[in-house]
Amino acid sequence: MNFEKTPGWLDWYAGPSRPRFELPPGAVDAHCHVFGPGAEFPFAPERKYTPCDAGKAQLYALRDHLGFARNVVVQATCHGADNRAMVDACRASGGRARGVATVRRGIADAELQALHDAGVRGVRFNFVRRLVDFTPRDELMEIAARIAPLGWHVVVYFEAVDLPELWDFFTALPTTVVVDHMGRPDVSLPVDGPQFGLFVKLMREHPNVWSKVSCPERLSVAGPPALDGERAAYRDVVPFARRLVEGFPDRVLWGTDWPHPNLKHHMPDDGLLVDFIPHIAVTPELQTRLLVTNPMRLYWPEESR
Ligand code: 0GY
Repeated sequence: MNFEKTPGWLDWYAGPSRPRFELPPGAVDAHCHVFGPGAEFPFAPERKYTPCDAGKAQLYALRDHLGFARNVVVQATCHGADNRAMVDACRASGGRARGVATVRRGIADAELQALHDAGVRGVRFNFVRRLVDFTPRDELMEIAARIAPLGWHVVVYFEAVDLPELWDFFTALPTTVVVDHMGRPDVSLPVDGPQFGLFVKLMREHPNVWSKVSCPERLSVAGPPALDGERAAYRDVVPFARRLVEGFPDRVLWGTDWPHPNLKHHMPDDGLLVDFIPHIAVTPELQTRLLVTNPMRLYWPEESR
């Protein structure tokens, strides 16, 4: 099937630079996606955008170019609850990728087991209104109860302004809860202010809550690196990410978010994104936890000490 990209869609950055920051051995890109290719894995009828094709071959070429050892492939909303592209990517990785799926109420036990066998270790609940239609909370809670016995976790994606309303639901979840992109704070607000303070409180009071300190390119108001080659871009995001990396060093993850869906003005060079890491995890110890120890504990517990 042929799909036409959403008008204005930005394709991923071709020819990313090689990072100056050397990733620790065994580093995991714990948030990335595959899109199609649409001819092989059609996009879902209920999708809110149609992306470019971005398949597993390109993802794994990027992994090798940047110096990552493994990936966590997160189901993107353009594929709805059809997990075939993500599962195919996991299966093709030779055990070097895990997956996070989207499932609907009523999924059969055998289907959950097949996802597990392919490498899926979590489900994603998305609350970002521009990306998904509303799903009743009782349906999500039912899914959480079904996946908990498999040892899976729940990944949640939401905007910071919606956290007060989602608080009771999140804190009732029976599994580890991994928050995408720090709960999308408004980084023009103070890091010590009430909005980010509520997110920090969620992590402080609930030791089952983890955060991806990812997506500076999405959260930054200050913007990308200057054209003169300044590599420490997205400076306004740094205090937010550092607060979490230093406050909760055993519950943070990092990912590229390749192929960067729905960016409107700027597509990041993934090499520069990797160079952002030492600004938010400033010691080798913190970097190893963020990039190796934590994702291994969550996604490859059988291999982690
Ligand atoms: C991300 C961010 C976005 C999209 C999705 O599944 C998705 O469609 O997650 C977004 O548009 O902010 O993490 O990929």
